[in-house]
Amino acid sequence: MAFSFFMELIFATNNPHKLKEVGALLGASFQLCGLREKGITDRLPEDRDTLEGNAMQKARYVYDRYALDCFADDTGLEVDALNGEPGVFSARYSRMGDPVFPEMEVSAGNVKKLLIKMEGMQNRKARFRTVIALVINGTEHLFEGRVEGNITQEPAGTSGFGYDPVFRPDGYEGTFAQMDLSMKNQISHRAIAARKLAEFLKNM
Ligand code: ITT
Repeated sequence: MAFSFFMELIFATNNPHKLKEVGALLGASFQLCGLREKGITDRLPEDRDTLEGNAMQKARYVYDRYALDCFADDTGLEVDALNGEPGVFSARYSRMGDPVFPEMEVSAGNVKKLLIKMEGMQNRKARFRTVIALVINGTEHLFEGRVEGNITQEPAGTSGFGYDPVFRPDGYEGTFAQMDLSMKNQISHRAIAARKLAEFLKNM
């Protein structure tokens, strides 16, 4: 007799794009649930200085406060010519030090600041790195995914979110924002980390 595997899983995020991407990836074995669906409206803490630290801080916060097995993702865009910036500061890049774009929506401001900082730079190599932290039965696990690429001169495309309009993965003509969700989900940093998470859970 075949046994089917089914599990409810909490994704500790307030970002609906992330929820959609990972939900599409994990498939029918997992019922993925965001914080809002659980009635949790807290702003999650993320003040550590690494992606690993932030991802675990978010997952731990939900586990400790609400006694829910869960996972969280922290993602950074690492640009070689900027010594790895914005990296762990990717979410608040345009608000840091010199809040030059206070009137803009944060993601648009982040992209604008990045392009201005990179004006005239030839080396545009960058990578997206995602760390997923899982806390299950009180134990902690980390899964990483990364994708190499280049920062474009101009934004292109309207899909996705965040820095997607200026990131062109190696081997592709267009940016992540010029791909549909299923294409991004075949190759992205988050997809690689989420597949490792799914594999781990299925083998538990
Ligand atoms: P949660 O912490 O609630 O999960 P967040 O949007 O704050 O959501 P992060 O701290 O991981 O998530 O995001 C860091 C920044 O990187 C933020 O500006 C995102 O818009 C951006 N980002 C994350 N994943 C991305 C992706 O797949 N494509 C483009 N930009 C992304």
